[in-house]
Amino acid sequence: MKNRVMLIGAIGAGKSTLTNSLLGKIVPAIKTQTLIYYDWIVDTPGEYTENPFFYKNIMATALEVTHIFYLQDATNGKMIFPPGFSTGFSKLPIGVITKSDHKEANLERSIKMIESVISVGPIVIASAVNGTGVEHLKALVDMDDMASMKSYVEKEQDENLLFTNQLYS
Ligand SMILES: Nc1nc2c(ncn2[C@@H]2O[C@H](COP(=O)(O)OP(=O)(O)OP(=O)(O)O)[C@@H](O)[C@H]2O)c(=O)[nH]1
Ligand SMILES: [Mg+2]
Repeated sequence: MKNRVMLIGAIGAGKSTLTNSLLGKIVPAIKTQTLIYYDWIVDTPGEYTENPFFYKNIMATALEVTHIFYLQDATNGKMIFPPGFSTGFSKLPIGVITKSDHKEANLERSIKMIESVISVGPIVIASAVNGTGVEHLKALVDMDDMASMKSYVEKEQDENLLFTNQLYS
């Protein structure tokens, strides 16, 4: 895979656990202290998203990737991304709702939050525990433009895969 994705989101949102699922690793995630580069994934510490002091690190790392996953924990009602955050990056945005398997998951609330972050792009409802959405995420990172991602979402007809366009709604 020539494309590469950076994962950002709050502390404990599930970035490293999802990274392991995407890479087919079955080890439990441990707290991320620094940027971690894998073959086609860059995992970041949640502090980089939560603390504006670190935005410069996210900005610099974004230069090295083609896609950005914006993660929202479905069990967490707190939104830590500033609205429209993805418009600051000229990279293909993908919203990811994590922990959809959890009994306290609130998908409707999470979708609304992530829509305000990415404005335009696919949203994948995912779980690293039961594998929901993982194949969609891999497929999307393989695509080179928004139009391809949009037609993929339309073609798949999966309730765990949406396309949001807040600019024209
Ligand atoms: N139920 C459920 N729990 C999950 C899922 N993904 C992650 N978790 C749990 O959420 C906690 C945090 O997961 P991490 O992957 O370490 O989160 P992170 O975003 O990498 O956190 P930082 O590295 O601190 O930024 C762990 O206890 C995971 O087991 C999921 O899909 N479902
Ligand atoms: Mg981590």
